[in-house]
Amino acid sequence: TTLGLVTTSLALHAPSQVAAAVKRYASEAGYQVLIAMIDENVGQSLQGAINELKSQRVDRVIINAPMETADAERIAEDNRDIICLFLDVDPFCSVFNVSFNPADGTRASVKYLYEQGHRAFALLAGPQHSVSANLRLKSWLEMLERYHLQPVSLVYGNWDAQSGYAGALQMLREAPDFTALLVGNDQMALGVLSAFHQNGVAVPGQKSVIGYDDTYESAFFHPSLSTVSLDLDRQGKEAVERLLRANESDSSRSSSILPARLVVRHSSG
Ligand code: IPT
Repeated sequence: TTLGLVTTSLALHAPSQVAAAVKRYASEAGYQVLIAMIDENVGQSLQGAINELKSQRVDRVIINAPMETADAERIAEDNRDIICLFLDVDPFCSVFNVSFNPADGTRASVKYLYEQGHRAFALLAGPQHSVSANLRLKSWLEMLERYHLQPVSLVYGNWDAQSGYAGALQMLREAPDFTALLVGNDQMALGVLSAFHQNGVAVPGQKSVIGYDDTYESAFFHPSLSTVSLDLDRQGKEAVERLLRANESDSSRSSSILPARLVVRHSSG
């Protein structure tokens, strides 16, 4: 009657929304949720968190921390006494997972901007330790390549607004000629809009910006943010459903890949 959730910082948008959804759908199914929060940079702490949950008789655990395929496979292998479901892994890896397609929304963003006439793209990616951030970046680059383009600037942030602000200032200093900026998430895009505003850079007049996540606030940024929408409530719901349906046999563990969709608002043109 108790599910475990191991998650990275609940100060970040996606983990907090997913935790809320997991809690809600678990409770509808009559389950409690024990949450263990870990620092995503410390690989060691994940096994520690799982052990803690096990000691409280939890035998099904949702893991929402960025994990390379090999690490996720090892965690699943080392913990065969429980069922682990992963939320932040490469969707095509072999572990039990519910994750988002990293390619559909990213490709749609590049295509949309290209068709608006943009040729000078800058990329503000999420942190290099994040699988999802890397997959989004890879997909932007592949799509640009199809148009025979390379980014004029590539900077990494750490998902938060401060890093987006700093990243935008760095780009304005080092390679100011881009007209389109793809950002790894909306919290960083908020920082970007602030940095552009303070430097008199008009959005979308001088630079178009597209974020990623579609947070509840994104429609109220100024200008309202074009972004890629993730249905995090659905991710939490499917994770709970699939975890509760799973049993010891591997065949009962069916993974799923959820779509990500471009939402065009006023920050791009
Ligand atoms: C990912 C979000 O896009 C990003 O904004 C940040 O919250 C990150 O999670 C935290 O790990 S979405 C997730 C499904 C990888």
